[in-house]
Amino acid sequence: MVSIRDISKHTGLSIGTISRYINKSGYVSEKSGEKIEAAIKALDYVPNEHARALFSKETKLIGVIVSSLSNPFFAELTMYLEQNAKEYGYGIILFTSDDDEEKESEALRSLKAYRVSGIITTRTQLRKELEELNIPIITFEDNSCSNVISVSADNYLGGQLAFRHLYEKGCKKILHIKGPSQFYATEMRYEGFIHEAEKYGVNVDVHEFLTDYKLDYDLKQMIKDIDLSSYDGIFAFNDIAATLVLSYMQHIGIRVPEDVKLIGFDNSYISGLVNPKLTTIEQSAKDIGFKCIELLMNNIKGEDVSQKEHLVPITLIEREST
Ligand code: XLF
Repeated sequence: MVSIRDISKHTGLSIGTISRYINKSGYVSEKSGEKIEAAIKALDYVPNEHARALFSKETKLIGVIVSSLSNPFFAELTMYLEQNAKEYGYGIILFTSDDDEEKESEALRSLKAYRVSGIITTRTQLRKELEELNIPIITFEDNSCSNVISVSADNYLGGQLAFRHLYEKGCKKILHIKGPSQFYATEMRYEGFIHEAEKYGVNVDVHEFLTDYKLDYDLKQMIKDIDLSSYDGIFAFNDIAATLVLSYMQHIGIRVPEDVKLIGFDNSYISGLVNPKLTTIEQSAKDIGFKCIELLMNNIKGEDVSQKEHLVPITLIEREST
């Protein structure tokens, strides 16, 4: 493979001059530039993007840290982040955190070593570290870092819509399966749901799941002690939790929607694959992926992103489970 060294031999110019020319990182005379161009053509030189990045200090790489790829919402989001980054000529380096501080911290260290141009994190546990990083960052689902731009779905409104929907369908004995209390987004869903129930004078029971979906975790253990048959409406904090509740109810002979109406959150693809198809609050992975990359790119380019908190609209998708 032809290298900068070969171009140097061919032209008689120093490696430094050639690197300055290729990376546009300093002065090179017109005459030398022409010589280098001719050598590039003659030797059919293709720049090594990584080496080029090391010289130019611009890697064209974005670091992405997602909570888990076993949750279809985050898998979809990752797909859209990658697609949108590509539109701007950037690639992504992906890490998963499993919502674990130590894993997230290792991922951040590696991303710094890769000298990425910017980072997108989801459900971060490392607020202080992010605030201190001198690099453009977008947090998805955390608005508590000062000076860091955040993107979230309108989770509070989502909770309100979920309650109103169950209420309009005639539910009176309602359960909310909420997400772990350290997740900002699911706390907002919970608050929206509960406040709306209070407005309508309806008492809601709440049961907290201690984790999001993990392939090696027995979520059924977390649900088997609840008497699901005593409810007529359930709002689960995401589609994964909702489909788990659905399959468990079917297993013990509770009919959905005849006995219990069920609503999830995300509108990830699994919500349309289960039977009955799940009613859910959509947070569009496509729109969120687009927004995160757009804001990060503006930030990388040094444009003013004075609005720090960005809410992406949500929509009720009514299907068979209600
Ligand atoms: O963090 C929340 C909980 O789960 C996230 O938006 C999700 O809804 C994804 O499934």
